[in-house]
Amino acid sequence: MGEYSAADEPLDGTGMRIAVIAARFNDHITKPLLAGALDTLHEHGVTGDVPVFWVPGAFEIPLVAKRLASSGVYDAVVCLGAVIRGDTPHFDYVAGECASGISHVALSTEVPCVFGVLTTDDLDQALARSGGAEGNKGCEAARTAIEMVALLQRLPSPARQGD
Ligand code: INI
Repeated sequence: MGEYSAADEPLDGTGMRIAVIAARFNDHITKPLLAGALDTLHEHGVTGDVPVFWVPGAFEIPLVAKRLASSGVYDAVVCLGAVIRGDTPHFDYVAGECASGISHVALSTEVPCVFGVLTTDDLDQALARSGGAEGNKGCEAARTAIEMVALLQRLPSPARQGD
């Protein structure tokens, strides 16, 4: 295998076990993200129950992602939220901790945790990316999850400690 990209093959989520986390904060945005993610997972062959775990806000996503990713039950976790800058300094803390927390969970568990969290300057930008003119970030996150699971299935397993 000289070169491999899961994106060169049809996305096939058959048999994949994928969980979704969605933040209630700004749920007029996260509900369409969730609908897009679930539709996309089903369209690409992820069958049966896709569990959805709601959390209060984006800041809470990493802890739940860690529990799900380290359970051994899921091949990937799709994380959905909407952090809107508005005029609160809270934005940088919430968005930054959410992003770095999700990344940390993926790296430490080796389970793809997809960042489907909108971080926008205003509500219009969030609306545009949750099913409006700029598409739906939830669909994109679902596709990324399937692609990453397929890619990881092709990669060598990590060496055991001491080898
Ligand atoms: N949570 C969000 O998901 N989006 C936001 O825009 C947001 N803002 O702006 O404050 C937000 N705050 C709540 C935060 O995620 C936590 O739920 C809260 O701080 C309790 O830990």
